[in-house]
Amino acid sequence: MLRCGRFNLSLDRPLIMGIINVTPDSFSDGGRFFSPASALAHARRLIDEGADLLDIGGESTRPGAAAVPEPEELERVIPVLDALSGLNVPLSVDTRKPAVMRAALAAGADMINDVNAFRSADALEVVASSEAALCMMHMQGEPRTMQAQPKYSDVAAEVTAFLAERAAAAVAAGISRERLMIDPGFGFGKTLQDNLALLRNLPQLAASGLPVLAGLSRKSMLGEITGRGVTERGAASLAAMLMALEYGAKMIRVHDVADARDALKVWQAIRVISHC
Ligand code: HH2
Repeated sequence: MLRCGRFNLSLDRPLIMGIINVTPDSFSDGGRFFSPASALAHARRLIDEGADLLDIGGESTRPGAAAVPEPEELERVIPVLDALSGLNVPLSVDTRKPAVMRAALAAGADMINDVNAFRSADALEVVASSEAALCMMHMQGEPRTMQAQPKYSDVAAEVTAFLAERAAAAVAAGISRERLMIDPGFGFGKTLQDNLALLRNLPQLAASGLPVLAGLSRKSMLGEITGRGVTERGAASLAAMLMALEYGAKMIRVHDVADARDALKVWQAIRVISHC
């Protein structure tokens, strides 16, 4: 079970997190949902398609992305959150900024998803006083430069140790473990070989006892393997997603919810997990 703001989410079956990028420059859908109206329409569509929760982001973290000033990020995210908060769907906000976290929580966010694992000063304190869930992701470096020269001696061990340390920091800040998710951060300061090693070692991460979120949808590692451009990685995304589920992921972060839902149903039927 994950305690997630207004919701207690059962993890008996894996959950689908649908991505809403309110950005002009996200790596696969930048500009498509930049206006609040198009973001809302997209959110409704993802809910109809079977998203269990939505992740709203106002800053691209693609390699090389420029940072977004705080007022701008607030302007992108908060109106969308306001408009969606009446729906009975858990809402996550994807941000690295404590001020955006604070405003998002005040506007009703149920989860904060931080690719920086709440390492900014005050980030843990801001979230501690809420009931929201936290997704803590591993990233080596920062988006502008992270793909320049990723370096690990044992990527799986280092990512596992980092996330254990961040979980301990959250607990020390007064946040219960039932509110925590961890994410190895596919593509965030990692080579293709690092990403594949992390995926193969996902069972080791899942063994930590905290639910694992896997974000593989349309990522460049899939382009490197298949030679496909970003809009043609649907099949590759599903293949990677199914391996992540098989290796213990409890939540998957995807752009294409309808396809992910079908793939998950088939996986569940084979695994004989009920409540499709
Ligand atoms: N990936 C992206 C953004 N946020 N959060 C988590 N927890 N895990 C991920 O793998 C992850 C994430 C990148 O994908 P996207 O949001 O589509 O792109 P962009 O950062 O360019 O907006």
